[in-house]
Amino acid sequence: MKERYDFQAIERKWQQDWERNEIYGVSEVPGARKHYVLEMLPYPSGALHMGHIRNYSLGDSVARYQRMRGRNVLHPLGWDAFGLPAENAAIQHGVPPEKWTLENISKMKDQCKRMGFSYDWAREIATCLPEYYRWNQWFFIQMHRRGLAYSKKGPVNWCERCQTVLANEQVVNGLCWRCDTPVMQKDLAQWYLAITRYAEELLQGLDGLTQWPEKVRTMQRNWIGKSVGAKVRFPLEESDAGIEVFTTRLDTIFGATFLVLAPEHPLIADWLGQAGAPEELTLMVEQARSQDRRIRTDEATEKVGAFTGRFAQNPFSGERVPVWTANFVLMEYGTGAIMAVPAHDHRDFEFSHKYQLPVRTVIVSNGEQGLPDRPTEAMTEPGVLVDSGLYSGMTSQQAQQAMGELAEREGFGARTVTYRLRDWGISRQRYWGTPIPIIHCPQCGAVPVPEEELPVLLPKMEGVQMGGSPLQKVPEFVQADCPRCGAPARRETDTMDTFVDSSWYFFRYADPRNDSRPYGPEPVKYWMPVDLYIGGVEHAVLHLIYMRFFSKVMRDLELVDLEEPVKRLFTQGMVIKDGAKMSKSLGNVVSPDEIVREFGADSLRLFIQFCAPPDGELEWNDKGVEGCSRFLKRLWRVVFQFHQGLRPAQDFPHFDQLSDAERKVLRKLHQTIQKVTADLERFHQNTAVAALMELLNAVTEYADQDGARPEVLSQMFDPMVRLLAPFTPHICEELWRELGHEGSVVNAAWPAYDPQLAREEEIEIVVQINGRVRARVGAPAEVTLEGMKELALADPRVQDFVQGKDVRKVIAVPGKLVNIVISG
Ligand code: ANZ
Ligand code: ZN
Repeated sequence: MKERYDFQAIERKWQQDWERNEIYGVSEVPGARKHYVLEMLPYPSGALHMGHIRNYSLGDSVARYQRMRGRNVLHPLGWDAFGLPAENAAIQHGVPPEKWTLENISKMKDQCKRMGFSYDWAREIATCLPEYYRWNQWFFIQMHRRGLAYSKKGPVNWCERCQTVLANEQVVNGLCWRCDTPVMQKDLAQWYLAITRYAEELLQGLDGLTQWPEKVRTMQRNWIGKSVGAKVRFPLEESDAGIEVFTTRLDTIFGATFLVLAPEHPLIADWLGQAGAPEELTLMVEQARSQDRRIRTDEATEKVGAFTGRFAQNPFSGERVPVWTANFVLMEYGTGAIMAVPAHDHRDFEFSHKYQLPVRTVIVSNGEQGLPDRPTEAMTEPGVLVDSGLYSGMTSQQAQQAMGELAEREGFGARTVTYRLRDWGISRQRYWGTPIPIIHCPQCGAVPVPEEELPVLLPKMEGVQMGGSPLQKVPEFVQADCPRCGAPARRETDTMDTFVDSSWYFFRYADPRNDSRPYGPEPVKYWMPVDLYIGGVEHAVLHLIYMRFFSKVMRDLELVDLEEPVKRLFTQGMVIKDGAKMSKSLGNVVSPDEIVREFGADSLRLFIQFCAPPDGELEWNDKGVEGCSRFLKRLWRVVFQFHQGLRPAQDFPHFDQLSDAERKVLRKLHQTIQKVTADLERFHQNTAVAALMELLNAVTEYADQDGARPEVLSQMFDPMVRLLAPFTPHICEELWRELGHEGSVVNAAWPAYDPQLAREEEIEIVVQINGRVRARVGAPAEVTLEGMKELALADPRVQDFVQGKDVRKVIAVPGKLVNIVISG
């Protein structure tokens, strides 16, 4: 054994050894308990950043721990390899996107290896390769067949900077999720996946995801946005048409004093097209339509509207109500039309105040007498109905039921459920993605490419130009024959949203080289569901909802027998520096490569897990890495000092033959095993590492004593190295071999603790008062002098003596005696 801890040599040596021996390769072993640890697959931008290192270090320690516990562990990594940055690099520097991407993958894979992550590289996938994306196309065709993939023209979110359409989930506060450009609306024909058909199931399923963070479940619940209400038709005067409104408060319908249509409502367009449409209305509608959506949907934005000149009739009261249009009503939600009840809805109240529209109270709080003369704000709580014909006196709930039944009987309305969730628009007008396998035929319409012709290969492009769909400029790609009638036709040139790629990749890891289907049933049955999934919370309503949707579709395609794909989800915190998220644009990035060069991968892995709770923010600090590197050096030194006298199989002295110091360190060891095990189960890597640091202190303290016995130390080092191996695998592998083991520490068994030994040993302390023995109290063997005094004074017998007296002095003799001097 070398005296110096040469981390560079050690890390290189074991990385090569692990790779040569394919030590992280796994296969399905019948009967063995599996454990699937997954980290969100990275986008190959060119370099791993500290966020990746944190994510993967956390996952790796769990994967290694589970493996040492005897689980058959699947721990794969792949690349989310399609997407805009590759295309932008091509536009800016003329590098072909494929070349750029594959080179980046190779660089980042190298970085992963230098970190010593235990991935089974034989299962690596890259979503930009035809062997992968052909299955995106295959899924699309299966969904198309079932009406789950369809095309529709309509308003879509458009990012001018990215020159592409965005799904609703990709518009964050009105901005493009990728580049923060304000998103505009554009009318385009788009391909959609019918995620809304699964809205209820996706919502219900959340209840069962008890091992997901509550915040993610709440975000998904809100995103799905279930709302139980009713649709009611108000007939229009002098017309056969009617206005259908959606309301969650049917009970307030006698208080509806006007209707409001979204400016995009088809009736508005009709009316504006007719002669004599009021100028004012035209202007208002144009303005509202061009208003930034973020502003329009903001509660604080001023409500602007105009009277349409039309009237409708309330089907319950028969009352004549004016029809307005206003910016705060959205076409995409409900029916795009509302009945306004100013007395009981804040927005309607504000609007009626501005335009002097009547306010009529129809709900009062339980037990309240009389009506408020002129309400100063909306009363939005349910209560008891007043001024509501034969419904007066009913509770809101009773009225909703009775009114809903009547509307259904009479055929002018129905109780309904509405969701905020929209179908997932997946068309992207970009090059570097999966081609949508559709051929547009002038006769047959949109015809799917026959399965046996998959993949529709993405043509190689050297340079990509901005503006328009790049694939439109490749005639060999665009020209195609209709698969149905053979006529000359045009191939779809949109590509798929890259979130399609990541919606099912973790199924593919189970059977990554299958070339006749996306995956075989047996491997998936063995490995799925994912036992632990680790990634950022920013995917809560993007990837994490799409992948649940895909799993449900796969179940309905009878490919899998599985409801939810991920059992336990862990969202790790961000890495920040100088108070801000580490990012290139802020110039506060610390490169993992530099840290690895200077301190080694083990020090970096240790630091990143030790320095903050995994779900909290991690403030980068150079001193911390240095500290972790010092810890590893100390570990090395103490093993070096004694390793020659050690043999792994050496008999451990009988407990009775141990000295106090030896018992103490042994107890510490068993307590640490207990703690580290529990912490890893709870995903508290930081406290696990802290406990290991304490253990090393205790062991060093013992080792430094005269008469420290090698046979005792040998029994300390062995489990200590195993406990540390998930965190710092390289140094542990080296020490493990130095301790005389043949096989790899990667496959060593996780140490078990002895509850007897882990228990604090009790000692008896004699308590004297003014020199006479008055009591004996039990105390933990580790007790401090202060602790002894506290325990003595708290004893009831002692209290009896001390009561009302003046305690002048308390003297403690370590581990033995406390003497209390009282007077009076
Ligand atoms: C009458 C009413 C009375 C309403 C009342 C509320 C309170 P959630 O719960 O979010 O689903 N609404 C319906 N469609 C709308 C649209 N396209 N744009 C803007 N607002 C719309 O909200 C449903 C309520 O939001 C509906 O119930 C409707 O106002 C409004 F005391 O109808 B309510
Ligand atoms: Zn953008």
